[in-house]
Amino acid sequence: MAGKIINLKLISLSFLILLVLFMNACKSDKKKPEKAKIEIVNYLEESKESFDQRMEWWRDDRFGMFIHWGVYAVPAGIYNNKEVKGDNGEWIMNNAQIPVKEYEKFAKQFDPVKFDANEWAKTMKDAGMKYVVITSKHHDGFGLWDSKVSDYDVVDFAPYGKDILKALSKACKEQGIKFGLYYSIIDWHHPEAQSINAPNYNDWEDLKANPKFPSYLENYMKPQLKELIKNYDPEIIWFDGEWIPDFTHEQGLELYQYVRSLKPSIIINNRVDKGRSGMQGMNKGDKKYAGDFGTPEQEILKTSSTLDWESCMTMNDTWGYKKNDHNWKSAQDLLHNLIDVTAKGGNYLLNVGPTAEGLIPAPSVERLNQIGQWLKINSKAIYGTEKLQNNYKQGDKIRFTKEKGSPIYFAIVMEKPDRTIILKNLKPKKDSKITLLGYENPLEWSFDKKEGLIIILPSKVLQTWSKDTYAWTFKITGDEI
Ligand code: FHN
Repeated sequence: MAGKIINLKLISLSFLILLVLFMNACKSDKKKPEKAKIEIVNYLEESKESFDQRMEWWRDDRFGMFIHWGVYAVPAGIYNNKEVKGDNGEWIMNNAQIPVKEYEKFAKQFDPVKFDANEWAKTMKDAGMKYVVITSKHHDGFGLWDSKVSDYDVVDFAPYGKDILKALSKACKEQGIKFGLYYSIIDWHHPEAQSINAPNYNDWEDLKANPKFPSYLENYMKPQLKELIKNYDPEIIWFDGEWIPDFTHEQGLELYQYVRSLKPSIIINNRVDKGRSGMQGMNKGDKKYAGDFGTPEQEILKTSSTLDWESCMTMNDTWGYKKNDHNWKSAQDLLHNLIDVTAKGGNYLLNVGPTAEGLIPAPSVERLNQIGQWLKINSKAIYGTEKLQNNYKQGDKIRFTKEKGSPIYFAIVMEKPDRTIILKNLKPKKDSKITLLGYENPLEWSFDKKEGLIIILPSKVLQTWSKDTYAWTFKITGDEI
């Protein structure tokens, strides 16, 4: 009997406790606002501090791979057995005025069975490239991923049937290469974006725009971008094709906000808006445009800039694969470009155009390997550097860079030097060691107010300069004069 009473007491006590807990929960529920507040961030008004933080890795990394790959690799510059005019293989749909249904036949043949994402990522890494930007969709509208917004992609439309961006983003992440996506605003395949003069797709004369473009922007482009960002988590969105009259400055501002709102830390080029000033690629000065960096195309800025910029460039004359383009720049010229761009405070995005089978052309791989060999010894003069305050160069063949936030300077000499090198703008610290990267022993030097810094090279070092020596880097701790 006594046990029963104790049990009853226990039950009523537990009930009381539960009641009190429930009432408290109700009270604290009442305290909560009806709806959670949504913070609207204006990404166009970012502070300098936050911008610098977001851009930090990109500024340090300096060197990336651009990949133009898609259906155009199938015709590879040839249509109806004729070489199509124009440098750019990826423009064949426009340049040969190929109707959509005809062009789709090439998509039906896109089967890159030799594509090996790990091999590509390794090629980037061996070249010393730190990031990649691949065409998720070029002007022809064909997607390299499994889009749910459209069937015109490599999974649903082409015999290959596998998601290329999925494989490549994974391989790049595994190798520590940052992953970026190119996305064309122009779309020659989409009826709401296509020029009304198709198959003359780039004919926008008299501003004959496609009146349905806003619908394509809202219902196709934005959902595709959302998919790309959610599924592949890119660090960069690299827009292109912003010149068409349908696309407005206001849409550009809004598009920038949209992409940043999907991933606030993402970096977006200036082709998200209408600011680009021709191929020179930096923004016009007439108003404030959206975009985080300028995009000189096939050019390098004439002088250094405090603005962020990236020069994109082909190794031959085409972006997308063309089987008869053999006009390759030398590895030496490409490397000198990287050095020049770095000294001027920019980044270098060097393009490859893989074949329809999925191979990066051998001449590209060769050149990339040669650049990579040089970077293995000289990387400190490129990554994590900043441009000098005063002179980024001395004459045509010497460029300077500086380790970020430190008194370590690099003089990169791009031709065989004489026994002495005289540098006019650097004063070494007393007793400091001056070295040649890749050569252990410190070099002899002297400093003279009138002459400058004189570095003396032992003849046994000079003799090691061969036809494959593209540049020497001298490391100097000191100050700029
Ligand atoms: O028309 C494109 C071209 O095909 C290529 O993609 C380059 C790369 O910057 N951009 C365009 C022209 O500005």
